[in-house]
This record gives sequence, C-alpha cells and structure tokens, in this order.
Amino acid sequence: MIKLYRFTHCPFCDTVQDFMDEQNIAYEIVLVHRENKPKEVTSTGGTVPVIEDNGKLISDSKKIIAYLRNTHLAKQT
Ligand SMILES: N[C@@H](CCC(=O)N[C@@H](CS)C(=O)NCC(=O)O)C(=O)O
Repeated sequence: MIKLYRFTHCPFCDTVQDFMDEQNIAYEIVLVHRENKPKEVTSTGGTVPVIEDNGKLISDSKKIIAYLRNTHLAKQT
C-alpha cells in the first residue's frame, strides 16, 4: 500500500491526501515531525509530502499527483 509521509499541518500534504481520497486510492499515513524526519523524507529533498509506492519514493505534491494519475488511475480503467 502507498505510504504518505506528511506533517499534521501541511497544505501540500492535504492536496495529495484529498486527491487519493477522491480517487479511492488506498494509502497509509506516516506522520513526520519536522525535527526528526525519516530518511524517506531527507533523501528526497527534506519536504513533505512524500509517497512511497512499491519502494519508489516521490516528493513534491504536483509530481506525486502526476505520478498517481499515470499509474494508479490508469490501472482502474
Ligand atoms: N513544492 C513542494 C512544497 C512542499 C513544502 O514546502 N512542504 C513543507 C511543509 S507544508 C515542508 O516540508 N517544509 C520543510 C520543513 O518545514 O522542514 C510540494 O508541492 O510538495
């Protein structure tokens, strides 16, 4: 299942999470604290949101949504 790394308060993270909710894409949330970011976040530039999908890490809300459109939505049709 997709993991969504996010801060509790983060408008970019909300955009990605709202998109996955609207498109019925299953995910689990990994809450990240600004002072103690996991390697999945530090290794991709240090900002959230980051998603992990089958071992692939993607950061940046626009890139994440483009990736999900190209992969997960294509699968559903
Ligand atoms: N262009 C990025 C911006 C993401 C961004 O700036 N996220 C903030 C949180 S809302 C962040 O992670 N800041 C790094 C920090 O506070 O350490 C996106 O669209 O995902």
